[in-house]
Amino acid sequence: MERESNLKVWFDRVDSEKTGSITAAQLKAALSVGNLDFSISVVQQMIRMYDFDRNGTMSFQEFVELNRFLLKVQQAFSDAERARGYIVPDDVYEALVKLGFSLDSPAFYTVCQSFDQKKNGRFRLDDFISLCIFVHSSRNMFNSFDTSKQGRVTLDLNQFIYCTHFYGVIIPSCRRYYKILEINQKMSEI
Ligand SMILES: [Ca+2]
Repeated sequence: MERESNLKVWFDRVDSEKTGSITAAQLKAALSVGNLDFSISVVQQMIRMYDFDRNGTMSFQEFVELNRFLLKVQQAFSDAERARGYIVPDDVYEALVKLGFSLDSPAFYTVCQSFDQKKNGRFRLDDFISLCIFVHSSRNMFNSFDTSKQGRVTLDLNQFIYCTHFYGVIIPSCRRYYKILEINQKMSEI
């Protein structure tokens, strides 16, 4: 309870215009004060994960849920980090398993490559959070299509475009697939 009241103080400070909700720009600025540097698209994705009323901003209750997710991710990072300030891909893999995400090698290395911002095999907390947000959001979207809970989905072209466009903003390889798809589509129209 005390933690929630501390959160409320923090939330109210970020909600500088006292609207009762915070925007992606406000959240991004507030996180950067704590040395967490995220692109605006990752912060937008963060908001989207818990934007229960779909209004594009974050109410306090939505923020409490996001914070719960971030604390879990942060804990998994701290357990693996061992005072280095970063984790390496093997640690990322173990931390993801702890968080309930078990990826096969091609998926894991593709995601690692996309979120290794400095391309040095070292993931800082903000890299790891961005990666977890992508994996978590992908699972949510997958589950929304996997209505029979078979662990497999069939997408038509429109659904595929929707998925790749939705995530193309935060994962460059998806954007490439989208471009390829667009080119193929144009070629088939000729
Ligand atoms: Ca909202």
